[in-house]
Parts: sequence; structure tokens; C-alpha cells
Amino acid sequence: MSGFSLRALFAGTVDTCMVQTSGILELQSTVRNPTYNCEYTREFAMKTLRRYDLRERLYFITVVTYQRERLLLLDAPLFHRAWGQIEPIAWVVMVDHFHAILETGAQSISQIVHAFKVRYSRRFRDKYRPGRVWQNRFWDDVIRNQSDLNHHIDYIHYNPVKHGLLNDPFDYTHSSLSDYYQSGLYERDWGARKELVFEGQYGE
Ligand code: NI
Repeated sequence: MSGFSLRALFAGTVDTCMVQTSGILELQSTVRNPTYNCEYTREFAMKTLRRYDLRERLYFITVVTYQRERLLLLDAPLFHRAWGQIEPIAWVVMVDHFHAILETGAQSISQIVHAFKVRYSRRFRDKYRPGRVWQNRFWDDVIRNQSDLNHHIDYIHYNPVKHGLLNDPFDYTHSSLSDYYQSGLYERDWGARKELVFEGQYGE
């Protein structure tokens, strides 16, 4: 992980109570939280996120390998190297697809994903085999607001459970969940107590 820091995304310290609504700890500024009996001082997400144009600049994406070949964990670090200067805000790599949230700037989401695919494919072919690595198309969805962002981050971190690999999302190492946990943004038992159901489409 190079440039991106969760502290930048979740900056702006406030004295308040935090409650856990989905997975990401969110602010409820006027509500005391009996569960946590809180006298919390914590990093708060929404202030800093207002700097982003959430309607146009953060994207959830799903990218699938060619013919769903199960190749993405052959070289797990390659996923990060192939982004270049881009640092996914949240990510999960499964064997035949990945989900991520990206911030776009000068480049469009299509340009960013295309550049990633080209870098990844080149290195993969050098190391393993010739031929295609990725499906041509990918799924993208604009992040509309803070709660939509949290929802999609949760979706990403819960994905290994959704796909039936395990029951506790914290047992899966190929995602950004541990980074979020270390930043205090998840409770350790999140996602393992009961099945979570996410409405909507995600390009699975
Ligand atoms: Ni998935």
C-alpha cells in the first residue's frame, strides 16, 4: 500500500458517539450509544469525504478474468503493483474477479481500469502464460453519497463470505478489511454473527 491512507479518507476528529450501523462505524452526533457506552473520540468519515465529488469521482468496480479462469491469486502482489499511482480505497481479490472502489481524477474510470488491465496482463503473460487475462467489459457504479460508499465498502469486505469461501470475513487476507479494522472502522465480529444480505447489483 503506497500513497493512499485511511486516515486521509476518515480524517477530522470529533468528540461524539459512534454507532455501528452497517460495518463501517458511522457518526450519530446527537445520539448516545448505549451499546458502546460511548465517550468516544474517533476519526469521522463524512467531513473529509465531502472534498470528493461523490457523484462523479468514486466508483465501485467489478472486473472478471477471461472465461472466469481462476488465476488472480497466483501472484497476489501483482494486483497492487498493476495500479501504478492509483490506490484503491477498498478492494477484495477473489480467484476469478475482484471488486474495488477507486477515485478518479484526470482520468476516467475506463482509462484507469484499462491501464490496470494492460499492466497486469503484460506482467502475468511474462511470468505464466500467453493469452488473455481479463474479460473486455467491467462493471462500474458511481458512489452517490457517504452511506452508499459505506455500503459498497461493506459489500467488498463481505464478499469472501458471500461467495461461500468462509464464514468470518476476517479470515480472508486478500482484501482491505484488515486495514480498515486497524483504523478502528470495524468491530472484530462484524460479518460473522449473521448472514448479511446486500440489495442491488454488483456485476458478480
Ligand atoms: Ni464477488
